[in-house]
Amino acid sequence: VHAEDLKRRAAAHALTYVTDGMRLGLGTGSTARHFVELLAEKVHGGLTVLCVPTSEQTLAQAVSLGVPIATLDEAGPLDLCIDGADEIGPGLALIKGGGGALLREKIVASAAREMIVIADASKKVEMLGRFPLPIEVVDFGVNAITRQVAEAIRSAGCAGDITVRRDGDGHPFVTDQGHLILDAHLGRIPDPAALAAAVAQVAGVVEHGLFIGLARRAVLAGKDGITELEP
Ligand code: DER
Repeated sequence: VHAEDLKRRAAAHALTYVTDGMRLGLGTGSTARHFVELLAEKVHGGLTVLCVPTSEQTLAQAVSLGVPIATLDEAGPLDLCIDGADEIGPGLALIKGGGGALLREKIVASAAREMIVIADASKKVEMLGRFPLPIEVVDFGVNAITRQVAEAIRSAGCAGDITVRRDGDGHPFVTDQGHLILDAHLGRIPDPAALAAAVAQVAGVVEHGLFIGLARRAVLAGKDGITELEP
């Protein structure tokens, strides 16, 4: 079964948690894109929802499909946030940010009563870290910030190269909020909470891609069907 089919199946299953009148956070990435497409079909069928996108990319998709949108301040507290993940580890700790939207994603997920992660089953791992950890930083003194981040990583018992994410034409990638992203290639993160705490303290770090204690449910689609995980 093709990965895109699995992503769409996970998205379709998550849609069963959406009820009329809900305020929703809409995630970013290829799996979330399937969710927004399927949600739009329900909206055209009469479903009433108000949605807060987690990126300009998702905003554009929602607008193009006629999904009602609002800013997070206009919407107020959200019922559900549905988003993808790069890795899903023990306790539903996540690595997110592969698509560069981790800051708005984490703000929106934190504003929702419940975050549901949708993914193909290959995202489930025994230990986080094979996927490089995205760290969003301001663009002032990036080399100095990177040195401090490396120190924080070591203090949390991890190690690995840190690269500045670049876009297609080799320029530093710039997020929707105008920041840069460092990717820490750690390989393994035995204690995600310790790493999150250490990295978050570095001056110039805006946010990191460890989502701990946010996801309340993961909907995974594998070749033999849907699996739901809870922390
Ligand atoms: O960048 C992100 O946080 C995305 O949600 C990412 O984690 C999942 O993207 P995918 O659904 O395209 O794999």
